[in-house]
Amino acid sequence: MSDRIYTLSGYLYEYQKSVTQPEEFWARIADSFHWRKRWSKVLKWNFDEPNVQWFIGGKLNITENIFERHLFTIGDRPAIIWEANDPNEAGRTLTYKELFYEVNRFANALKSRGIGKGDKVIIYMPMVPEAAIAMLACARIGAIHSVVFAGFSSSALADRVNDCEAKAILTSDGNFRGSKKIAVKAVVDEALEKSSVETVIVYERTKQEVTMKEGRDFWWHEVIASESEQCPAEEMDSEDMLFILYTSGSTGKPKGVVHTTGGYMVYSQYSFDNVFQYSEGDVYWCTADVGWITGHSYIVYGPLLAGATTLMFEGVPTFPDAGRFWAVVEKHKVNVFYTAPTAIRALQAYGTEPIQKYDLSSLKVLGSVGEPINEEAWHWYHTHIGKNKCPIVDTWWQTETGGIMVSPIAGITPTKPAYATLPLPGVQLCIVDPEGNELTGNSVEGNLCIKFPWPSMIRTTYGDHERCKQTYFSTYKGMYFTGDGVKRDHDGYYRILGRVDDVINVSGHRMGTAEVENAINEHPKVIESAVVGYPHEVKGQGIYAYVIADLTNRTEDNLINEIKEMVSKIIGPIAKPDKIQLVPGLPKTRSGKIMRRILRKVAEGSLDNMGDTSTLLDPDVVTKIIEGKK
Ligand code: 7RM
Repeated sequence: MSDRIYTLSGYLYEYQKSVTQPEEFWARIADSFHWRKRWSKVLKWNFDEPNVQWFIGGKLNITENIFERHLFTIGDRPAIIWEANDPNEAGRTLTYKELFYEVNRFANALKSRGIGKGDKVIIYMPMVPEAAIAMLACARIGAIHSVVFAGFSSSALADRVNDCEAKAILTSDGNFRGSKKIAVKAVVDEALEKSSVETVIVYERTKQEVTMKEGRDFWWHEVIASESEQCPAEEMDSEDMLFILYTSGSTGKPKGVVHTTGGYMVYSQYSFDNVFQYSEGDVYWCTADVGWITGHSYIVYGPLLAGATTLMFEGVPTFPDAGRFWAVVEKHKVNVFYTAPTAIRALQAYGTEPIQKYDLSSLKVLGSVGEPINEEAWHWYHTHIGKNKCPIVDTWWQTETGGIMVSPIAGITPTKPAYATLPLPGVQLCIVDPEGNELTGNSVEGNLCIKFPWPSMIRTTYGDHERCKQTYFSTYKGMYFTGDGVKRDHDGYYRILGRVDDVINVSGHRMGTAEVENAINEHPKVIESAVVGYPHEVKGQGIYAYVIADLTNRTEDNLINEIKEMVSKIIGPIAKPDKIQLVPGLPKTRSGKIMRRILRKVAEGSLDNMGDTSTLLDPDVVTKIIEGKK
């Protein structure tokens, strides 16, 4: 709490200090945590390798900092409030003490199954408290978790299991999502035909029928039944891996972003405390899924380290109707509400009637994350949800940054619609032109880089350090490149403009265009494809696929549907193209590179001014693509 920023001048002071004396600054923050052994050096870094280490030599366990650090004072405070998918099903509340016991019990169960320090554990679960318990139990014993969003397909899951050589999978029988009951264990079974693990632990949620493989598969309630609620925390090094989280990039397969223990802990709590200005007794609700980084840092680790009450919601915004979010806010008297622009836009479409039924007066702070929030959605959120009295924190960050990087400090930093505003202390932004020259001063636009390390930054991409170096540290020498375009306005405020690489952002979910193309190309009738993003009213960006295909024995509609199903099966429903256009050819340069700029223009419907097409091998193909657009 002593690290809390209270005023704008306080922010400016802290920011200055974090830049001029970064080691002293972060040492002071880190000293409010419990270290079994204090670090000997705050920071060592080199962005060329890259090699970044924080709190070197420090020994700790992150769960001791959630539990033992403050059990005496906050043991009886609610840690997790769980709201079920169905409003008629009773929810659950776990106090810090209760959560602690559950984490220990499950940690012991993992140990009994031979899982320990350094082992990789995949968590493929619905939004139930056990998902958080699973993460914390891994952290307790030094196992490395990798949460995979339960909407991913069996082959996406198998890829991740194989890539990190997981020893176990923690899952559920099924998942309730709106009016649907979705099989989960069956997807795991399918994934395990293409990969293998020693142990699968299944949490019983839907009670649907599942097959259990003798000797490999166990029920959650059975494995914890005889376990003790005491489990000593494993002593971890500050730079020991805490988790791997797979995320899409501009090329090929998703990469496993690696976060380590000490730095991630310090930054996730520090950013949570300051950005949201959480105060004791507040109910905080982040609507993300634990399968994404937002769920890791701002449902589980940040809030729990801060001793906050974090609400976990199993359902969807529109079930049983479009007032569900607001019903939950009223029911639990939510004070801080953190969601994604895509959800705001989706609810905006239902008008204000679903809101009016509910008392939203408990709300104090609103947050936004995942993609640029357009001005219209910002104003709607501010007026109709915040009733013009709640500051909005538009938080820019990435899986790789581990925590919020650019954001207002709630109620302290003056906001501007669609602006993430200013960097948090410790975050040294840099805008560069395409050649890598820093653009100084205000009123500039370019690519967003970060020129100094921060504690929760990516350490490596699992199993492939070279890829980490190439993706983030090679485009611009000596800097971390975010992949985002940005503008710094006349006030020095930052506005994120979106990705400048081949990553698209669909409803706040990152998709690599190459990843979708690979899935499309699996269809036997597909010869070649090119995928781009296009502006989509609700999703932010939609997926537009141009496909060259052999139509023998197929009608157009047939083939298009088959391709959509293919992608859904290979990656998951979130990657299903919104539009597929069958084309006779793709606009390629003489060297064979697809000119995506042209495809993006056609997809967004701006058909005049295609720019220079003279370098194309066959400029006619552009005319044919435009003519074929429906
Ligand atoms: C937290 C998260 C990262 C990408 C990032 C941006 C985009 C995220 C904002 C945003 C504009 C924001 N991690 N992004 N937050 N763009 N304003 N407030 O989403 O790894 O899944 O995605 O998301 O393009 O590079 S992520």
